[in-house]
Parts: sequence; structure tokens; C-alpha cells
Amino acid sequence: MQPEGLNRKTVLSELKKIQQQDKRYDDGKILCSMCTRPHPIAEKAYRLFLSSNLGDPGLFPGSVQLEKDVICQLATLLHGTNCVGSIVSGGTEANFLALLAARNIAHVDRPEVVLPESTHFSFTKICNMLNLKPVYAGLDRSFKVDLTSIKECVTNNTVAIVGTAGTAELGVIDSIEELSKVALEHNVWLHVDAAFGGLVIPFLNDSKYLFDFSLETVKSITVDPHKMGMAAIPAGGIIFRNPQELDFIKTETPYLTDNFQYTFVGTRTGASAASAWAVFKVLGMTGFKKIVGNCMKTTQLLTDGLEDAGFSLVVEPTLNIVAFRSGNDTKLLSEKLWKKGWFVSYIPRYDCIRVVVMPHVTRKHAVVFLKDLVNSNKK
Ligand code: 0PR
Repeated sequence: MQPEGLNRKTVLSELKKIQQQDKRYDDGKILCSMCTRPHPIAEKAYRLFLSSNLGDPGLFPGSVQLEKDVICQLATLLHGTNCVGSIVSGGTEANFLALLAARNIAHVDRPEVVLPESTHFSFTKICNMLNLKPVYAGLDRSFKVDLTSIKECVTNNTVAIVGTAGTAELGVIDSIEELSKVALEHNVWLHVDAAFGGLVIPFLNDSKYLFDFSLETVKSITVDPHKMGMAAIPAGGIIFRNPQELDFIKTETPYLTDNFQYTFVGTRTGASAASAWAVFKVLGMTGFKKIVGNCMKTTQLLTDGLEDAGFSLVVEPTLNIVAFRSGNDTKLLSEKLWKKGWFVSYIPRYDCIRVVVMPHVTRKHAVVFLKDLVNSNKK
């Protein structure tokens, strides 16, 4: 730290200069992110609650109310009643809390968790931290978890089965209904990671996917407002079906304004809950349907354009994620795209390029991208 403080103007202008190194969602060129520019009302709400700390709830009852309300709205969207939960740092912490509860409730000596091969890498961290043995189930030809494989993975030590509603790489929705039958048969916890899909699937036209609390064996769901919920980072969400389950993840906080915490993070901003709350209020179901509808239309435009240009899709998109291969070197193509300023992901295990069609990616951007893509593939 420098000995004397600088004036604010100088500091701000320095910050702005440094910020120019960061990519901007508004340019429509970030195609590899599951986050987007927060909704303008999210920014305002966030600023308003900047000093709120949900880690000491007695001081911030208003923020507590907002968090409860957001959780209640998310739970209702996912067909839950009387659910409980928290707005946390992200999908990683949400998944962590779900498996913490499942492990503590099962209370077995050598706990294992059954994970589809397609689960998010956060589960690798979580297994490490919770001393859980991950047992991986294979995928079928549509990249959903293979049910025969799931059944083979379940043992007496299984504390939970995880299904994903919108995988990070391909946007695939596992057959949660089938998983719930297996969970019921073996009486194990079923956790659904809908970090991304939880705020997409309910807004699809004629959504036919059963993935939420409407299935009785689903015990917990991760759903992140900071992804398709357009809230400011950090806003992950964990929802538990039964309030009693919180007892298994609580930590005593003897001298704070509340006696227990139910999250991993201690000091945590109330601004996240406020930003999610404000977006839900401003958009409502209709607003979300419109945004998701536009993302899906742009996804279709991209898909058609890719097929017309001779690229092959890894899988027909279910959500607003497109994964494709070129007949040539797909990895090299992704590198060329980066050089041209298109920030795509390259996924080694499927040897494909992945584009996440978030709200900041418009039709116009998709058209220019397709043109640049075809040209890059030629040379
Ligand atoms: N579960 C699923 C299904 C996810 O897609 C993600 C994150 C997580 C859990 C973990 O969530 P947090 O990262 O909030 O803890 N999915 C994105 C991904 O891995 C995260 C991300 C977002 C990465 C924006 C990059 C980026 O620019 O792609």
C-alpha cells in the first residue's frame, strides 16, 4: 500500500483503465459464459444493499426477508412447498451444502456419491472436501446419464445420487424421473443440479421435463440466480425440500445475532438476494419467458446456420447451449475464433466447440459469428 491516499478521481480513472482489459458481455462476443450482464435493476438493488451481511441476520432483517422471499419464489417455480434454503456464493457452494446434508443424514462409514460423468467439476471439489467417494455413472448416446450404469453404481454406502438438469458442457437434462425411481428403491437422497437449467426449463415453451420437487424423491435442488436469473454475482441458490434437513448442516454461532449458520460462507452479502429479488419482481414469469424464448430462438438460428455450413452438432440442443464440431481441427478452429475476438469454449472430452447463448448474445451477434466461423474454418 502507498503511504498517502490518492484522490478518488485518480483512483477511479485508474480502475476504469484497468477494467478495459476485461471482456464485456455487451459486445456479444462472450460465448463461453453461463453468466451475463446483470439486469439493470439487479445492479441498482445490489448497490442499495452493499453493506448488508446475511452472516449476522439479526442486524439485517430486511435482507433476511428478501432472501427468504427469493428462496420461496424459486421453490414455487420448482413446484416445492414449505421449502427452505439459502442464497449462496454459487452453484459450487449450493451443491456442497446438498451433499453435506445427504452425507450427514446417511451417516455411513465410507460414504459414496453416484455422479453422472457429465456432472459439473464442482463435485470433484466437494467430494474432496467432504471425504466422499465419487462413483461415476456412464452416459447414453444422448449424453444423459445411463440408467443401467446408475443402478450398478449404487451400494450400501451410497449417500446420494446426483442428476443434472442442464449440464454445463452440453445443456443436457438427465432423466430425473428415472433417477427418482432408483433413489426411491434404495432410499437415498436425490440431488438435482439445476444451477443453469433451473431458471431456463420452467420458461421453455411446452416444457415437458420433470426435474424438480414435483418428483417426491428430489430432496434438494441447486438453482443459480447469477446464471440465467440475471442477478449480480455471487448469487447461487440451494433449496431443500424439508426444513428438518437444515439441522444436518447447521453450525453454532454463539455470539452472533442468530444461533446458527446454514451456509459455508460466513460473512455473505445481502446484495445478492436483493438483486435476485428485484429481477424476479421486474421480469415476472412473462419477462423470463420472453428472455428465454429469445435465447432459444437465437440458439435455433445458430443451430440451423451451423448445419447449413456443414458443421456437425454433438447433440440437438435442449437448452440455450450449442456444441458442434468442424470436419477439420476443431481445437484449432476454437483458437482462431479467440484470435478474432469470439470467446468460445473448447471441450476436450467431446472435441467440440460450445456456445452458451446467454441474453447478451443477440441474433445479430449470432449472424456475424456464423460468418466469421465459416471463414475461419476455410483457412
Ligand atoms: N453446476 C452446474 C450445472 C454449472 O453449470 C455450474 C457452473 C456449477 C454447478 C457451479 O457453479 P458456480 O460456478 O456458480 O459455483 N457453470 C459454469 C461453467 O462451469 C460456471 C461459469 C460461469 C464458468 C461463467 C465460466 C463463466 O465465464 O461453465
